[in-house]
Parts: sequence; C-alpha cells; structure tokens
Amino acid sequence: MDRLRILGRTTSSNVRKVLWTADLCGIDYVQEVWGQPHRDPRVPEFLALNPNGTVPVIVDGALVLWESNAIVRYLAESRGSGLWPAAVQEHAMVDQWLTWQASELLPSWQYAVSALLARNPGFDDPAKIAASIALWTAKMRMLEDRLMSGGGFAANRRLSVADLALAISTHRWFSTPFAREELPAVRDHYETLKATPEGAKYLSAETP
Ligand SMILES: N[C@@H](CCC(=O)N[C@@H](CS)C(=O)NCC(=O)O)C(=O)O
Repeated sequence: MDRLRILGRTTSSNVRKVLWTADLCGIDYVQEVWGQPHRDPRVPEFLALNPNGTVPVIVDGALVLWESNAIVRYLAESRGSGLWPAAVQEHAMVDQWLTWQASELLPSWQYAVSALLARNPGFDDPAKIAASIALWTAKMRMLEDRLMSGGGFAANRRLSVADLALAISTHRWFSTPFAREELPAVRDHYETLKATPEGAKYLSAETP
C-alpha cells in the first residue's frame, strides 16, 4: 500500500493535530504542504479531494478524508494505537471532548485570536474582543474542571487524541496576548505534553 499522504501546512493548528497523531501512531507518511500562503487549496485538483478547500486532508489508499478531528479518530483507530480506546464507552468519552474542542472551544476564541494574535484587519471591536475572551475563559474553566477531576487527562484518565486536540487549542490560549486567568490543571496538561518530543514540535512558538 502507498504511504499515507497528509495534505496541509504545519502552520495550521488543524494540520498539527493530524501530524502529531500520525507521529504518535508511528505512521510512515508523506506531507504535502498545501494551504495559504504556500499552495492555494482552492484549485480544482485540491477541491476534488476536499470541496471545502481547507486543510488538512489525508489520502490513505482509496480513502480520502477531511475534517481534522475525523482524521485523528480514523488514524488512531485504524492504526490500533492506544490513543483511541477500543471500549465503546471509553471512546465515546474521547469523542465527546474531541467534538467539544471543535464545536464549542474553537468558536469561543476565534474573534479574540483574530484580533489579538493574528491581528487580522476588521477584528478591532473592543466589545466583541471582550465577549470572545469571556466565552473562551468560561470554556477553559470547563476544561480545567475536567482535567482536575480526570487525573490530568480529557478522558478515561489516560492519553487520547482528545488531549492532543485540546493541547493544540490551549497553545492558542497561551500564545494570545491578554490577561488570561490562571488555570493550573490546564497549564500542567499543556506543559506535560509540551515536554514530549512531539509536543515540543507541535506546540512551538513558531506555530501559534
Ligand atoms: N473544520 C476544519 C477546518 C479546516 C480549516 O479551516 N483549515 C484552515 C487552516 S486551520 C484552512 O485550510 N485555511 C485555508 C488555507 O490554509 O489556505 C478542520 O478541522 O479540518
């Protein structure tokens, strides 16, 4: 079988989740650097793989897959790594936190990160920045509670793909310049993962 293809630039947080998972699963993959400003994904060749025109995308034999959290689930499950537990109730918990990362946590920080970190034009409304920070902080407090009651992990008291996705989001929390609340369990979770070789690579200052 051909090597797994991972299409996406490492500067994308959604791509980093996938690369980190693939590394921990010991997968022999080839990365193709798609995404602005490197290679515009909104071209027919790429849109044929992902009609959203976004990265990441993987190609694994006949399977073409997009949506970063679907990809990390697939890689962890298909490679039999412990990052996706076999027991249904255990993987349901991992799935809950993965889904929460994408559907609740990520939207909460988008305005604040666009304004304060990316400094994108048009994101300069103080009221919207404050609202985004308030919502983001509320979500991060939920993560703090979960990590405190969960032995320092998102689910099942052990490492899973949910921890990787959450740490990538936490990286935004620490990279964005604002007076953030101190959340000790969140900091421990982040620093513990960042102290691993893969964590050091994917939670680095060059990739906020
Ligand atoms: N929900 C999608 C979001 C994908 C997405 O928005 N990717 C961004 C990078 S993080 C992208 O492709 N931006 C356009 C570009 O890089 O050219 C996922 O989780 O995979």
